[in-house]
Amino acid sequence: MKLERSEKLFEASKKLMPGGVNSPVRAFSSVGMNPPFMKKGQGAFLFDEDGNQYIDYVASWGPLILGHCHPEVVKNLKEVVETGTSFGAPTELESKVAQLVIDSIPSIEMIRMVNSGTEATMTALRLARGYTGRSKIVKFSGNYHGHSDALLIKAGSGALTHGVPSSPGVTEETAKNTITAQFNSIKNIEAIFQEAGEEIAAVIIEPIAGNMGVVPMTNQFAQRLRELTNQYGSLLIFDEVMTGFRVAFEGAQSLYNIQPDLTCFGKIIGGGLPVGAFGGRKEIMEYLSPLGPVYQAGTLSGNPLAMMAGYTTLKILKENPEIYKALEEKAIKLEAGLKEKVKAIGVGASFNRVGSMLCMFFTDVEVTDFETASTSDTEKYGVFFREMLAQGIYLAPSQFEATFISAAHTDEMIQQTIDAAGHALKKVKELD
Ligand code: KE4
Repeated sequence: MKLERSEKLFEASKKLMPGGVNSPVRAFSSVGMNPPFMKKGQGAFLFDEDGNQYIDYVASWGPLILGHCHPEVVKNLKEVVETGTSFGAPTELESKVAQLVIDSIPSIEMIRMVNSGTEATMTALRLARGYTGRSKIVKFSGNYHGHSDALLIKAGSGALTHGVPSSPGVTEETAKNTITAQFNSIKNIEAIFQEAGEEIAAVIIEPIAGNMGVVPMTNQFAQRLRELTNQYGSLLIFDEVMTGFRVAFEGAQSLYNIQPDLTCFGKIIGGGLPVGAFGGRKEIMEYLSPLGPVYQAGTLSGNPLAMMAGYTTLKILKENPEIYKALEEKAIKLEAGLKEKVKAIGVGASFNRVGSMLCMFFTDVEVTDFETASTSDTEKYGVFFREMLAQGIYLAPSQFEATFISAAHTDEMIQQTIDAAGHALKKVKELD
């Protein structure tokens, strides 16, 4: 596989942008090679600058559930761009997107559009603190909610509730108010609420984590979380930036039959353009400026292009619910095929899948939290990734991400992927 032009472009970009990229994971540092530079996406395919074609399972990290350049999305974007790209003034289109989300998700009575998942989670936390008058928040090991200071925190050594910054530039003072809990541990979250429940403004969680590989909450843990937050008057925030409109049209909350107080969105609701959003109960959302005292703003929030891409995508998903059945069937086929290859070749791997997001972990243990996810052999993942790329299969360049199936993937592509995995896993086996 030739990557000459990409190599040249990467040499140049590294002189212009830190690591040559605008988001760290794109630098491919955890898979031991330099990244191909992409030129075009079409349906389930990506095409790089050297003319290589790939079946794409990253889907821009989730947004492109309909595949690249869906004809209706492109057509509607072309039309709306002729009327202007941004006014900084209200438009009907924003209300149409808001109405569609509110009609679709019972826990959402009001919503605010922003420009990224980071903005959505950052603001949801500020709103929760403003609404409750409390300072502490709880997040979970292995969850990623974007890069705002209060969420770049990891568990402090030993102490139950004392967080420490996970990045320079985040202050100890900030870390003091973030408690990092153990994903899926009822015992741990009960102890945290026992100790600090009256101070906790909110708990934020990825209901189906997609940033330590794919790891769903257990039903018992989900129910206990809702009970504890109700009992102590803390808000429950579901970060559905990845799972919203992905694992089901009504999101992960519909699978757990839980109504969070606030939900964060991103990715799919922008249809490939920059959109984030957060929404929830009216009495909470009305604390937000200009109605209420909690400030938040955004120059390009709700801009016509992003709203049109998102609205077109959501409308197609809403009007064609069979898409989700097809996505699940293809994901089941891929998972089954990979499991067969793993067993036949004798490589240790475990799988988690919810709907059309799945992860193959190179570990022999069942992955239920950050600790078990961390037993994965990332060197093996690197070999697997490079061997798959060489065969035209574009997976996430990290063991701790999700594999996404789109409506554009065909059964033939899934079979091609399984066959390629057979060859790649033989190379992985050589590491044993
Ligand atoms: P953005 O600010 O990147 O739009 O969203 C942050 C975010 C929030 N919540 C969840 C559950 C997320 O998965 C993300 C972003 N996801 C990563 C991929 N795992 C984006 C890829 C990247 O960082 O380049």
